[in-house]
Amino acid sequence: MACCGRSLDSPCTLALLVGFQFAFVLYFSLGEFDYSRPHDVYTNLSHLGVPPPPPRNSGTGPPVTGPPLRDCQIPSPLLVGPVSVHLSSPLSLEEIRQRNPLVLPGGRYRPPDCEPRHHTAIVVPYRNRQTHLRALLYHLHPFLQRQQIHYSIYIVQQWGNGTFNRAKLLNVGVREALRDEDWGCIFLHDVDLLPENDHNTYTCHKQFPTHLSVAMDKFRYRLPYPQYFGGVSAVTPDQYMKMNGFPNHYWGWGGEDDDIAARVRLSGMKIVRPPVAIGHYKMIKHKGDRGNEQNPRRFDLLKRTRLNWRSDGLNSLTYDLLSKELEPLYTNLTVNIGEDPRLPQRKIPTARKPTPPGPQHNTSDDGNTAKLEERQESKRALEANVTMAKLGREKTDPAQPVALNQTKQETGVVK
Ligand code: UD2
Ligand code: MN
Repeated sequence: MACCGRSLDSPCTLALLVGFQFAFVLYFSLGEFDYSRPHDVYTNLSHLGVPPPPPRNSGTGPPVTGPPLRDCQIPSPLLVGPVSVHLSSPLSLEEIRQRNPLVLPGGRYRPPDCEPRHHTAIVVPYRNRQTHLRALLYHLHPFLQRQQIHYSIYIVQQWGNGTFNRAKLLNVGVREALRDEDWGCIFLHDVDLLPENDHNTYTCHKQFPTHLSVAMDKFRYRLPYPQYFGGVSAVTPDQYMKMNGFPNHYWGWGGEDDDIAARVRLSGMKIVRPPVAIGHYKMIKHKGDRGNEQNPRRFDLLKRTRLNWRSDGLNSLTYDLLSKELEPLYTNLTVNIGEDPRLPQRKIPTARKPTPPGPQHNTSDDGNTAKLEERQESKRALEANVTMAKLGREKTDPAQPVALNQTKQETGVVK
């Protein structure tokens, strides 16, 4: 300071101004969070309120109900920012349940001492990832309880050994979750992604679909390409209907997330995102799964999204719900979604025989011995980017909203 004269354009004052500007840019590009000193993900859980005691009933007249709960504060006073992520050897389901005593069967939670402002269903497409599932449940339950939202976790498990179909499982999860409750927001969540900052609230934007996993360790905490929509995203039921849900025809790995991103745009919406400083996630490292090999048709399918999105999606969804179980930490939906029509037909299940996700089905994700090719993420990102850029040059079609009750041919749904 002492070196500066009074004149605003003196070299010293200019140097100071540039210095301030640099500090300002640095502050906001690094963000206000210190990820080098994360909190334990169970921090503040003991502060979760207990409900006020019910008022005494005098004995005559109608039962007395207590005063209405106050609205939960926004943001939740329990948030701590960066939280540590444990990627290896998660606790058993029973141990996780004991650490989350306020979570109800089906993986449901509602703040006991305030009226939640948000109602969110978390839908996880799933098969044979038991270790990842336990890591997710261990991490997500305390994370969400601190946000003071009303939520439930749905695991949508593909029955059988046929080719995996992530987007169709998501469609099933959304439909089944909405049968349970009038959720205001639906999260589409990979089983192997763990959020690192609890300011990344699991709520929806009123107008537009949200992409939450904007900064993942596997992409060096950057968005791999502008239209990227994979990992963790969220829609309101209205947004979901407007885009006719998700495609049903992507069997195997890849492309479906880019199709969903294209639907957002084709239905006249855009993608919104939290700041990079908040949208941090860690992905549990894994190899490709048997039955989820790269889908060789993905680029051909992506070229036709513009033509197909209105006829393939929520309004053409067919499946057979084999079982629905309220497990202590999640709702388990086991579903027969059919087979990739390009493959020879396998035996279709005749009885409703659940195959709950449990140690008997899996085992070790890391022990997956299938010698599948390692992922080439940058190549995939580049390829998808090219496809998205092509799609971006096409004319946008305003969407006609699709009504939920247009869904047809649903068979054997247990409810
Ligand atoms: C990327 C995207 C993912 C999706 C996928 C392409 C990220 C972080 N995620 O994931 O959103 O677009 O590419 O399809 O970039 N799953 C099972 N069992 C299986 C196979 C898959 O449970 O046998 C589920 C599970 O929830 C998993 C998700 O499907 O997290 C995506 O599959 P992945 O993790 O094998 O693919 P990945 O990491 O390349
Ligand atoms: Mn993954």
